[in-house]
This record gives sequence, structure tokens and C-alpha cells, in this order.
Amino acid sequence: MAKAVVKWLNLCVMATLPVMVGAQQASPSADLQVTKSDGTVLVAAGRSITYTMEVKNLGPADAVDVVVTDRVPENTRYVSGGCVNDEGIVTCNLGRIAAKKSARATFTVAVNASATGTLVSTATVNSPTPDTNQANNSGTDSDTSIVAECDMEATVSVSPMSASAGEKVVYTLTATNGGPSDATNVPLEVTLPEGVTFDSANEGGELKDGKVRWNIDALAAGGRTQREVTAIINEDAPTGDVTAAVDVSFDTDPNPANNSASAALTIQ
Ligand SMILES: [Ca+2]
Ligand SMILES: [Ca+2]
Ligand SMILES: [Ca+2]
Repeated sequence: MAKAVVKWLNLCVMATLPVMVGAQQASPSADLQVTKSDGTVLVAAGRSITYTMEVKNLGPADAVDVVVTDRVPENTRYVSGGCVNDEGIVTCNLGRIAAKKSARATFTVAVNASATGTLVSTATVNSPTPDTNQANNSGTDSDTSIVAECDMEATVSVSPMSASAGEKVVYTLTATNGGPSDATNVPLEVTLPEGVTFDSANEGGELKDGKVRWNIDALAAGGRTQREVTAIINEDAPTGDVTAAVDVSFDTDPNPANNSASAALTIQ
């Protein structure tokens, strides 16, 4: 009787084991986790930025055919990286990631020269290997502010370069935006020299406190604009050289050295 029970128990164990082993093989799980960062909190409109997506497999099983999907953030365009870009949908194939190991993907986007605000970008990781913790399968970088950065440059010339009392001369000013961002509300001004009197200015230039001033509403990266001032040589102007000084300004100009220029006029 005891032998029969033992035999029956053995049969039960043998019948159950393959089921248990089979169950483990059928559903190995891997907890994938993704984080995303561009490594910065500031980017200038018109510049590029590189996102890094780090995928960690917290185990216990290996994860196969791991894919990170992403969307190119608003106000940017895909430039390069180890991913596939299909009209703004970015797919990064990471293949197999062993348990307790990591893999990363990167891609670079160019921020539009006119962009403002904040960049927000979310990556999501997926794998055919079951993942019982979906809470960490997305990672977002949302702390990057877009700032305007413009290398303004000013020039000025005068024509004719020499003149006599009562004659008119024309000062031609240029403001160039070397980028990388588009600029708005750019002040441009010229200080006329001693011995001349303001006559007129184009494009709404106004004389105030000895300076002729314009506000340039918009100047795109790479763009140039020109303004003119006409002045008359005073009847009592002493002869000799006099200098007009022009100045263009922008809050975040990485190169202020080229924001001023001058032009010499010889009064005969
Ligand atoms: Ca997960
Ligand atoms: Ca960031
Ligand atoms: Ca400059």
C-alpha cells in the first residue's frame, strides 16, 4: 500500500515538473528602464543638441529586440545619429540587452533659428520580452530652455568721404546677424560727429540725444539690413577729420567686439 502511494507521488512529481519548467521558459521577464537627456538646460535657437537614451535591463532575463522610439521635438529637425528617422518618428534598434546590462542610443537635432520656449522630448522602450513594470519604460528631457544668441555686426561708411560747409553727406549703416538665432527688436544707432547737422533718416530713424536710432523689428540669422542718414556740414564747421560711430546691440551676443564701427569724414 505504501509502495503504491510513493509510486503515485512520483508520477505526480514527474507530471508536474515539465509544466513548471515549461512555464518558466515561456514567460521570462526583463524590466527595461529608459532615461533620456541632452545634458544641458540651455540651447541657442539655430544650434544642434544631442539626445542620449540609456536603456538598462534590470532583469532577471535578457531582453531581446529592444527598440527605443522617440519623436523629434517640436521646433527641431533630425540631423544625425544611430537611429532611423521617418518623418519625425525616431526608431533606435538596440537588439539584445543581457540582464543587468545597459545600452544607449543617441541622435542629434537642429533647433530652428526662430524657436523659443522649452524643448520636451520623450523616449519609450519596448521589447517582445515581457516587462512587468511599465512605469519606467519612458524617459523625458523637459528642462531645456531655448535662448536667442546672435552675433551682431555693425558697419558704417560715409559718402562722399570729404565735403565742404553746406554740403550733404550720406552715412550708410549695416547691421548683420551672424546667428545662430533669428533676432527681433534690434537697436541700431549712430552718433553723428561735431560739425554736421542731422538732415533726414530712412526707415523711420529718429534723432534723439545726438543719436539717430532705429529699432529693427526682425533680422534673421545670416541676414543683413541697411539704413541711411543724411547730414549737412555746418557753415562754421572747422576743417579736419570727424568721426561717426555706429553701434548695434543684442543681449546675448557672444562677440561684442564687432558691434561698433566708425567712419571718418574730412571737412574741407
Ligand atoms: Ca520596465
Ligand atoms: Ca535637458
Ligand atoms: Ca557681435
